[in-house]
Amino acid sequence: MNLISKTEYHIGLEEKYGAHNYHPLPVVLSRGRGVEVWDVEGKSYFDFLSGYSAVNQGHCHPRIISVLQEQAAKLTLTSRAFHNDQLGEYEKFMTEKFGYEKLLPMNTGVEAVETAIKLARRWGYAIKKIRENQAKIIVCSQNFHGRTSTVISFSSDPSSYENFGPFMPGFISIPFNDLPALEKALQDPQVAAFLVEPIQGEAGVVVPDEGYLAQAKEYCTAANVLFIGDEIQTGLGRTGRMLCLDHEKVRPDILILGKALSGGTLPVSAVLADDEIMLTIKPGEHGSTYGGNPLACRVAIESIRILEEENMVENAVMMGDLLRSEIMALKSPLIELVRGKGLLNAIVIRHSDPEAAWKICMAMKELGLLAKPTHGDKIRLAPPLLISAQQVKEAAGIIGRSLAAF
Ligand code: IF1
Repeated sequence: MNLISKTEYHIGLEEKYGAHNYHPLPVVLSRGRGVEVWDVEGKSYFDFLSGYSAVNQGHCHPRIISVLQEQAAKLTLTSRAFHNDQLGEYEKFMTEKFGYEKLLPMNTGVEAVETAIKLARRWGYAIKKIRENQAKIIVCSQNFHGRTSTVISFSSDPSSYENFGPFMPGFISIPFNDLPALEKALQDPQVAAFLVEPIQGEAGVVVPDEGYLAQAKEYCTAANVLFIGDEIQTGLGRTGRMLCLDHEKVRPDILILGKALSGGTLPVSAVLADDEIMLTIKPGEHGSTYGGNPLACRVAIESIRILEEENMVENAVMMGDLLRSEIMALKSPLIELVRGKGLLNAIVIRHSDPEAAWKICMAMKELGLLAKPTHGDKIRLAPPLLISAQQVKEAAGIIGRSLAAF
């Protein structure tokens, strides 16, 4: 029997028994702590993807694991058929923290996006008096808000929507970072909301012009249209503020959180809004089995507390500046540009080989850094927010050597 490595063994199992809905790097992870993860061969890596920004607090943060274990041994799920002693405390903590009157708890990010869409439509009919089933929501091209059938209905990425039709109507797509296009689209009296990522993550960390978000919010307010901020990826310290919208002092009418809300331990998402919007959904009209479970509530409170008590938001500003300057200092001809805010960054690779970004990621893997290309030529660089200057410098060295070797 030919001996295969542990890595090949685990990949083989996924190949044979698992759906092929991803194309992962050929590495099999078995342990994580802080910025580092270890594979089944015992090799360590800097994780520069952070679970797509769900592990902002670092892998297996001891404080999160400890409240997880404690609550898991007490009560994990009651369903919303009954109350539990964690949900109200969590709702109070979050609404005070983010400045809203109400919170609706969900699980995955896309469930929270779907919830926000339903709330905006309900508000459109109940408050703005849009004719029933005529409500429209403005979205931006190159968006990524999740993968349910409704949400891919307004995706502009064929790999997200092709051959998954028929699609949900009621969405108007405009270019991101284009105020005249937004102003024009807002003239339609049947528009209930504008749904936007403050920075487009999957599109390759596309940062809008300074002032775009603030002006967009003003236009929405003037048109009596709800501004929905999808902070699932950009929120919770990732861009150097608790919310990315804080950079422009924009308060979305509906705020969507997910990913790092649980520090990468279990799916926790949330929708925050004031009563006028939130109370348009009556008892029994929306929900989910796990939404608001006591385990998620405990973990979420601790995950938010850690970001603040361990100064991870401020660290994201400093380490983001350091990372971008270290990468610029490499002066690699392969780097077309570096862009991002805080620790949500991407490098755009300039090379004739369409596989260049992938090959560079494979080289970085060999040298102990994990990152993955997005949309071909961009490599997202988003480590956990507790990364140290020493680790940033070491990571930049790995990136430099990988580029040089290409
Ligand atoms: C994949 C990246 C993509 C998100 C924003 C909602 C959701 C996401 C802004 C949905 C999820 C994940 C999904 C994952 C890859 C990753 C991702 F940008 F973060 F890298 F795809 F764009 N809004 N993003 O980023 O949240 O339901 O997944 O909890 O689907 O491949 P979810």
